[in-house]
Amino acid sequence: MSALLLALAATVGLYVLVYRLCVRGARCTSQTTVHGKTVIVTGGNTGIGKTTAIDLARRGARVILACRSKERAEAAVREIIQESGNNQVVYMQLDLASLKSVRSFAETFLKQEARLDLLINNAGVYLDGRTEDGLQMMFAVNHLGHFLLTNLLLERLKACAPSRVVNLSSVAHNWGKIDFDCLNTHKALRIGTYLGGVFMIYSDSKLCNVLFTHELAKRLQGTGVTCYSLHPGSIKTELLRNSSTLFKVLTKPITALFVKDPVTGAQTTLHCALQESIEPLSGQYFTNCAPMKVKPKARDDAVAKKLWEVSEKFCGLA
Ligand SMILES: NC(=O)c1ccc[n+]([C@@H]2O[C@H](COP(=O)([O-])OP(=O)(O)OC[C@H]3O[C@@H](n4cnc5c(N)ncnc54)[C@H](OP(=O)(O)O)[C@@H]3O)[C@@H](O)[C@H]2O)c1
Ligand SMILES: *[C@@H]1O[C@H](CO)[C@@H](O)[C@H](O)[C@H]1NC(C)=O
Ligand SMILES: *[C@H]1O[C@H](CO)[C@@H](O)[C@H](O)[C@H]1NC(C)=O
Repeated sequence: MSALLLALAATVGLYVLVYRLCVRGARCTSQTTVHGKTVIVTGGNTGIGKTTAIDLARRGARVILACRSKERAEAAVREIIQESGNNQVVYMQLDLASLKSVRSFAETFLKQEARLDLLINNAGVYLDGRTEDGLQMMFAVNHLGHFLLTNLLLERLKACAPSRVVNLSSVAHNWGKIDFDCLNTHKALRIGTYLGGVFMIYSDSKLCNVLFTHELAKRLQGTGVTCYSLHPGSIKTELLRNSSTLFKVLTKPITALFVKDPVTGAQTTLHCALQESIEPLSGQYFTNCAPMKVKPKARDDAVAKKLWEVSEKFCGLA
């Protein structure tokens, strides 16, 4: 009996320890305010994007919610204004699954807004399928749409320097790979339906985010614009809404024990957006509000450059 109690106590103790060390998550401690500054948060209507937008609005920013659904975004705008007491929150239509929509968003934004100080590339999907442009959905939304968006807004970011680009990646990038042959032939990161396939494509798209930030940092040297990629933690959001039932059942026990809330999920984004004097770390990957070294494949100069060029071609920028 006492051995059983001991084992139970040890288990609980271990859980508390692991939770404290790895799960609870660091907090953004920056006191920076952003009055007079303009911020874009893509996918700011729910999950991590919404809690990020609320925090930035509280700090005084003019917040542009770049979202695909008018109803969902307008409901979020009302909520963010109420939570933050700042009425400088506006919705602008952006569907990252459409290159045409990205171009028209950028055009409207550049015409209507005077500044851009922070671009938070937050939107993401976990869903297989194709876009209207014939591209694989996760490649298009998680990577290419943001690639085009960032490029179309770069001049404005430079004009408002010091400014920052923050890219939401994921720990999943560790399992990703970039298959250029597959991209060229199929406009997809990998094809075929097999168990775990969707997760692998998601991972590939998140590896693209890390590589892009790496390449962009180089291209932006000396401009006063810096960029960061990050893993927000394992956060309870709507991200897995379109995953398979099997995947949901398998991940349930893990999420029940270890998953954090969206406010915690916004902390590393806020750190990258606001923390003073992290400019020398431009191009790096952050987690738990601190930089973290990535595997060689996620800082491979040649692959990052090639992905940049392939992406330019897909967007018609080259
Ligand atoms: N949650 C986690 O544990 C976790 C872990 C690692 C990385 N991340 C990353 O964190 C970021 C935020 O995800 P989340 O967990 O907060 O997920 P979420 O709750 O599903 O929010 C995703 C947001 O992206 C938007 N979005 C999706 N497709 C879009 C499109 N085509 N055009 C414009 N917006 C689009 C969604 O809009 P709708 O509401 O209209 O669908 C929503 O606002 C993602 O990049 C994700 O990969 C999350
Ligand atoms: C994804 O899930 C949402 C919410 O459950 C649903 O409304 C939407 O139709 C799904 N999309 C696809 C393409 O399955
Ligand atoms: C993030 O990285 C660069 C800019 O830092 C951008 O071109 C790329 O498309 C972005 N990707 C996402 C999805 O965040």
